[in-house]
Amino acid sequence: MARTAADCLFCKIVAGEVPAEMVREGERTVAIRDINPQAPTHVLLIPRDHYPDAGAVGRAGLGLMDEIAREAHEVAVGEGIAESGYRLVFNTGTGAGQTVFHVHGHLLGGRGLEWPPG
Ligand code: DGP
Repeated sequence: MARTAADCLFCKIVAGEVPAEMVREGERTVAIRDINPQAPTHVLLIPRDHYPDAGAVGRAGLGLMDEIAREAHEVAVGEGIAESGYRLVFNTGTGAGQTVFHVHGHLLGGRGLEWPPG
């Protein structure tokens, strides 16, 4: 698996070539605020290395999904939403709404979150 992909927006954000509001930087992940927030807290957890989707990260078997979940929780603590609850979502595939094919977890919170989601 390539560490970066040509013309990938999130690879460019990770490299600092496209600006983003950085919330937290980990060894293998970054957390940025979503440009189009769907909740008071809407942060994207992005691995530095390029994987197209959650399945690809899982298949790599490097513990990166664990790290994303840990980093997401640390962001939730920092945002003050760990107690009230938050959602960590990976849209996977166009049919599920994925538009950027560099895997990212959406951390959403700060308001009531309905289930099932739309
Ligand atoms: P998804 O649809 O699951 O692939 O989510 C992509 C998210 O990325 C979407 O919520 C909007 C966000 N996004 C798209 N372009 C940018 C950008 O240039 N900067 C930031 N911070 N977020 C972006």
